[in-house]
Amino acid sequence: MKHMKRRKAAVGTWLVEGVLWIALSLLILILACPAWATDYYVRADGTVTAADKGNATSCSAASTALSMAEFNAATFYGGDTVYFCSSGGDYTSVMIPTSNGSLGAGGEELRITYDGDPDGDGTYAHVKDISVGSGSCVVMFDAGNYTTMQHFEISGCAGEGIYGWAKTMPIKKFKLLHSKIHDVENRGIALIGENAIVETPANYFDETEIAYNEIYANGTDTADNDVGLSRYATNTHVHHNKMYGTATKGMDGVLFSYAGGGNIIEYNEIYNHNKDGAEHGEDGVDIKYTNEDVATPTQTEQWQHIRHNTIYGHTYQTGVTVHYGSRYVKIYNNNIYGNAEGIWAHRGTAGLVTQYIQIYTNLIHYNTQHGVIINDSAAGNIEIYNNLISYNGQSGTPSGYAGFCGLMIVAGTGNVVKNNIISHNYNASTSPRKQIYIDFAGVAGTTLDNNLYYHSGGAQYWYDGGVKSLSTIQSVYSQETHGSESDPLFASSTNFRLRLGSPAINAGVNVCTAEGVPYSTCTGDGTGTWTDIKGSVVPHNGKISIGAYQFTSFDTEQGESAARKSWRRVFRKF
Ligand SMILES: [Ca+2]
Ligand SMILES: [Ca+2]
Repeated sequence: MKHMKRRKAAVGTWLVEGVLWIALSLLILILACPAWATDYYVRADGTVTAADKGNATSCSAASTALSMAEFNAATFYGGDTVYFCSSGGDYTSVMIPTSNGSLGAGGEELRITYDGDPDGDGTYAHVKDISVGSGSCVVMFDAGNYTTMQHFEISGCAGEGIYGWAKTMPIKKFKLLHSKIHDVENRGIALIGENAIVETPANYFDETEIAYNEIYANGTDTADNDVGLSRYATNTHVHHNKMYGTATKGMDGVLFSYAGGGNIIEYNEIYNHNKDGAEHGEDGVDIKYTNEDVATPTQTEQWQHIRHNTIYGHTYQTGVTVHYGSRYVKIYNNNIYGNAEGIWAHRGTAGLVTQYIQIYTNLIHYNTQHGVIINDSAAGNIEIYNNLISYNGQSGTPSGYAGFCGLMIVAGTGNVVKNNIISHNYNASTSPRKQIYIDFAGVAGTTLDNNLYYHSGGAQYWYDGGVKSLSTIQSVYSQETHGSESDPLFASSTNFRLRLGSPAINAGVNVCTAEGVPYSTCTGDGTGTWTDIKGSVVPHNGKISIGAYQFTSFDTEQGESAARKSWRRVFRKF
């Protein structure tokens, strides 16, 4: 018996130790690996509660899915995917994701994914018609680190489509992908940091990615937009989206307002933000109150990059506007056409100045007022290199200050304009055929050189109070010393590639003036390479063309006669 007892006691101890060991192991596992990647399901009519979220296992019935309210009450962890089903109907209550993903021990992202198309049929979970609270359809308040929203449709919200507010904690690496946001009252998606304007921001959206979305017909007043990079949004990457307005809806495409640095807007199609015509017509990209004076701790650089976008049809305002004391903006390799103004840099505000803007290798054409305009107390340091500024200024009053033209500079100091083709602006053959309008502060504040001008009726130059000839600008003002006037020989009036024999070919000067200026690949004075509007490397065989199109051997063939092409092909065989 004693032996038995001892044995029982031993077994008992073993059991207790075993249970403890198992419990401890589980605890270690749970602590070390909170990311049991689990799938959960939400339906508009779901009946599973947050406490029982493990029962939210499919789209097949209301009883196997959370409702939106229970989703809002539940916590998820990195690795989880929450599927939003369409089978329970549309979602007419606000979505408030409160969870955060995390970083793993090895620094890997453990993301939470909210996916609105679990069956992959292209019909997305539709969150719509919200008018309670802020009226926003999706509210991300102090949450959303390492989360992804994809395949949602969001519309009819009385506030924002997605209202993001990093008020008391930073929100890092939120992604919005492959979704549609449209017909909301205010902003399509707003990224806001802090509680107010502060000197040293610590809380803001950092490294947000907004990509492959269609965001359109949003906004009802001038603060509204499709994508709003508000207080201190930093290192945001907005790419491959379509953002557009309709005849009755649509304010700005992308609006910067007190944004942080390092934001990149690229490969987007941004067009027709023309709400109610002249009354509210707005801009493609509008940069306000955005400068280096308030830097975020995480910003990769102070510059904003607006590049590789197609921006058109803002018939009442501007393709890209930089104003209200915004600084450090690079605008390059964009196709900007059919707006009222192509690019507009203007006013400062309350101690902040509009300054340090680089505009290069853009196609700026068929904008009805100015191709590029710098006025209204812009402080300057605006560098304009290798753009094509053609066929602008074709409507409105063609006289005096209001006379439209290719390039107007009437403000600022330290502006430099080189290697541009400025041609065919004000397309009528009658006067004034002003290609440039440089006056007032712009005369002393602007260096002009090595630009190529042309108009079929004879180019005109408004310079220092009146129309001057190019030779007068050269001899009296010592400007445009290497400038010239000659037909640039475009392939056509809509295809601005250079034809063989164009005076722009190999006539450019190197504008890499310092490391990273203006091209990130400039490694020092006159060194480095960059790409033209079509992606060709510049310099090409050591040569630089004027304008946005580098002339290459491909273009040589384009410009050749059929006979010469066939000869070249014959010789290639040897
Ligand atoms: Ca679906
Ligand atoms: Ca605007």
